Amino acid sequence: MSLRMLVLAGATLLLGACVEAPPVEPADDTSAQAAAGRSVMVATPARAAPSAEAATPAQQPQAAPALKAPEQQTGGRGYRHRLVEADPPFQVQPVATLSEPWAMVFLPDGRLLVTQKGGQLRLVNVASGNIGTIAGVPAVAYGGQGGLGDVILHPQFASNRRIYLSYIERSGSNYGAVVVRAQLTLDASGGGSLSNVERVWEQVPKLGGQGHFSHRLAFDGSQKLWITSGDRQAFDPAQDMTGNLGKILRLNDDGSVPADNPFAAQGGIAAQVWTLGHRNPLGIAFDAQGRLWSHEMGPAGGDELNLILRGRNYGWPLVSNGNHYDGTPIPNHDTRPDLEAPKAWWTPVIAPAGMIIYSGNLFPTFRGDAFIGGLASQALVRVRFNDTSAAEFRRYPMGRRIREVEQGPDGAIWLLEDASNGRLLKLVPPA
Ligand SMILES: [Ca+2]
Ligand SMILES: [Ca+2]
Repeated sequence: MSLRMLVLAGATLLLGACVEAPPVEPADDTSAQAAAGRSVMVATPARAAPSAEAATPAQQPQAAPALKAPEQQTGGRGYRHRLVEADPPFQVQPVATLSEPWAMVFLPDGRLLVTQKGGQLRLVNVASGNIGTIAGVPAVAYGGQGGLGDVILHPQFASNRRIYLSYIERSGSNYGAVVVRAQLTLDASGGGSLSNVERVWEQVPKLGGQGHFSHRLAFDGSQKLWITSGDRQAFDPAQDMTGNLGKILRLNDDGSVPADNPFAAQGGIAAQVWTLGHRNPLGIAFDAQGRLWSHEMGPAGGDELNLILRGRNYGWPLVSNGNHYDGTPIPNHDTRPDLEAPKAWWTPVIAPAGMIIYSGNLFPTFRGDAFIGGLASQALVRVRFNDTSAAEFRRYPMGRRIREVEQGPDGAIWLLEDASNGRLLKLVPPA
């Protein structure tokens, strides 16, 4: 993207507060401007809302939805300005290289469990860079977007040694995510093994194709297990309560359904559901107030960061701030106030993957901000909250697809690159 285009795009956004934005060329590669070594303020005015967001439902035409222009900008009602920083407030230390790493979690001893999409669970000694193997991982269906997925620890891991894994299994020509728990035993040579592997959840129904599994995991402070389940690129299942695709689920740690779930009275699969109407949620995290946030990939435009509220419908595929890939328009979120709108959204997309809400001491100014990995955007995206409002605050170009973000025990930020030789990166304050 040229400097001239950047200026044009910035000017367009400023004008967008009062007039319909004229077409400009798509700004689809934000990383390029940083690669060129420039710091560019993309937009500044705190009250300047993009026109699509400012319109009330009453002002919005109720006829066929308009095709949203590709240059429509990132939205949100929190801090408005977005700065691409060529000189980030951290230095990057490569620690190890793994094969298609997908997710990671720190053990209490400071070592790191890392999943590899091909089906291997690795144990990384972050001090030495030594990489060991954890045996006993179930066979996974590797291919497309599928394979071994997330790994998290049980809140009482120190006493019960339980970890949770998500991965894809195949049944005939169909696929679906499953979640298992297992006990981890470490050996003296830098590796270990799993035992007592128990299935706690699976996607229903299994479908053909190998996309939009999501299968990100988190525990809350009440020992409830949270699972993101994508729409499997099938759209309508996200609104169908007879299945758990396109939903965020809340379960007890053994996979049973809590009696106080919002749809528990419906029984069956619906009882698992906390929220519906999701597309491909690949990041989930609790903030310091205990609020749950999840991002999800939009179609052509319309990546979202959502505040996850009990029993709500997040709109997919009825509404989106993006369009279908074939150009078919999708009504904007603001045409359906009954459906929960994203707190922040991105067009062009960032392709979000992995997320933390920072709570460490190593970067005091980061506290309370979300850090989201960017695949297509090849960046670390920093979101600042203002109570329950949110908006992109800074974008740090990384030059590679970022799959996973984790906070280390000392407050360093750790990233996994999405690549056949993906690096484990440690971010620390500049020397
Ligand atoms: Ca993680
Ligand atoms: Ca949505």
